[in-house]
Amino acid sequence: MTRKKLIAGNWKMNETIPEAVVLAQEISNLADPAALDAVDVAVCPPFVDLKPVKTVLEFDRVNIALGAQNVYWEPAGAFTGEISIPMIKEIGCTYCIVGHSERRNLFGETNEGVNLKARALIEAGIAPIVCVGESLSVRDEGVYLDFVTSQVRAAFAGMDAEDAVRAVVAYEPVWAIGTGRTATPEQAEEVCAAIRATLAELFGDDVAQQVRVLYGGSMNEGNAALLLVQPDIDGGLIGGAALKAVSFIEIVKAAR
Ligand code: 3PY
Repeated sequence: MTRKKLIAGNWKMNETIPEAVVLAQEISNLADPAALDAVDVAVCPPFVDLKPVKTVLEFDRVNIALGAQNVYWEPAGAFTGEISIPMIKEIGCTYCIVGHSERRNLFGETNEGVNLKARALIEAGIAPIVCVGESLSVRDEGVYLDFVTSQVRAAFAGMDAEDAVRAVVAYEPVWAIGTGRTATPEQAEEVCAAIRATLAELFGDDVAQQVRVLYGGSMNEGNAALLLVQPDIDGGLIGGAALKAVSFIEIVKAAR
């Protein structure tokens, strides 16, 4: 089965509102409508930038979706500092990243929390981009496939096939995040294929063949093409290169 590729930019904690508007405008200006038909493209700015970025994309009628970088699973209430799913839905988010390794490692996000967020997002009609990936020590110990597939099992726990098919998984080896070091296409493909095999085991081959598995971790315009031709890599979650409109759009072109 051919899966439409997805290129999603994770802007992390970058860009004030005026800066975000400029970046969104630059991406919109450079985007070729034919490429945007062939590839799903999303930008995931910080919460405060979501609305202004949405306004730019809507004004330009450009086919680029919006995603948040995190969310809380309860719909409302006394959760100081959190943002709810109805809030990001009202702004127009199609996607929401969950379980990025920076959230797991710096903010104590657990497999259980990732699961609650992913399930609540699916119920609300927003596709979670569930991030999984091993540290360098886990890779060096040689147990990275077990580690990553157990993160996948935990994230998808309690879902049925109908839920699972609406999720996206991003394999982001922690040793390749913000380090400039990228997994080789073979390393990335090995883990993405294992993720798909786990989804097949949990939900059947039909579901596994529909779920998009992205690679993330220092993907850029120089290495994207070789990663994106791998059979089990269905796109990219882009960090630093998503902050440069030219680089981001080159990656989108490489995904066609
Ligand atoms: C990176 O490329 O550094 C990322 O973390 C993408 O999410």
